[in-house]
Amino acid sequence: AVCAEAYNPDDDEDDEAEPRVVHPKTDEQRRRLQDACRDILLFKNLEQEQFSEVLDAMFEVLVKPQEHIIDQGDDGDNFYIVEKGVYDIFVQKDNVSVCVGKYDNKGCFGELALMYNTPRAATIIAMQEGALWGLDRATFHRLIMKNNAKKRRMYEAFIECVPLLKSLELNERMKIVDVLGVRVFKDGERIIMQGEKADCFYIVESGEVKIMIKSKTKASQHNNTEVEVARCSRGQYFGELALVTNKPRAASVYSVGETKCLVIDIQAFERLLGPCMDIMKRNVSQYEDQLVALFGSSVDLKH
Ligand code: 1OR
Repeated sequence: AVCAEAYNPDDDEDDEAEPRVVHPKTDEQRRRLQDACRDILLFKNLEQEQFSEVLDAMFEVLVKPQEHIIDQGDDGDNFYIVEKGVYDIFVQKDNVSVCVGKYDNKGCFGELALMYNTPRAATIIAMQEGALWGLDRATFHRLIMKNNAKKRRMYEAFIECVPLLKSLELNERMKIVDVLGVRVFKDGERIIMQGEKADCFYIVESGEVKIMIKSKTKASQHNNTEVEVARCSRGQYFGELALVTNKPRAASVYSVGETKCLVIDIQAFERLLGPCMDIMKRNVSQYEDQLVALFGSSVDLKH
């Protein structure tokens, strides 16, 4: 059936025929919306004009505790960005609904059914009163999918040669490209802070980062100095440890010169990088060896 075909934005020639969706907003609403969109990876490399069309088309959705925003198995209508509130993610496993994660006052969801023309892959329930911004399916297709086609062309070759992702199938790697965002960091800028809650994973596209640890075990304790433990450059990754261990960031990471990183959020990381978990775990035991060599113990990682 035609409707089962994957959407190909390059086939789209009746662009002009699609009416542009505009939901008028007050200045105050627009400000809140812009704030909520700041860290949305899917919007990161939209052209200015496309981005303001997205903002125009978004509409505010106020939700009550226990409200189902999305039910697994339904057709996809909207994409959502979290402005406020906590939302639990449930997935059916052997007929039981299991909570597999949550959005805590940030993030976005509902892109999968729109991108791949599939039924909703999870149920999303508001845990408290909250506010979301919705984007309709037609606008999502017209703007985000077009941009994703461009992203695939730009990053296909690079993603192919990231060692960590070698064990994935081509289409699994392309799904990573679909959801990643690109961020540029200035010389010396802190990308990750030790002790913070983790929500992203990074792959270096260009430049270099240094990984610094504040030791809890050394004399450096009282002057709080950081010790460099590693560097990462093109094709290497960082920020996975806290996502794998479910603990706060074990180190800080700084840009050395200007650095460009591909960024993947924690939900996409868990959904798409499962097959790479063994490689990452193997590398974690190397970190522990390095820490023993540096500090005489690896207790830093275990906290
Ligand atoms: P959607 O359009 O399918 C449900 O509607 C949304 O939940 C989905 O898009 C994602 O945006 C979001 N697996 C699938 N979808 C997820 C997941 C997820 N997490 C969030 N969504 N997993 C959990 C990863 C933390 C994998 C579970 C096996």
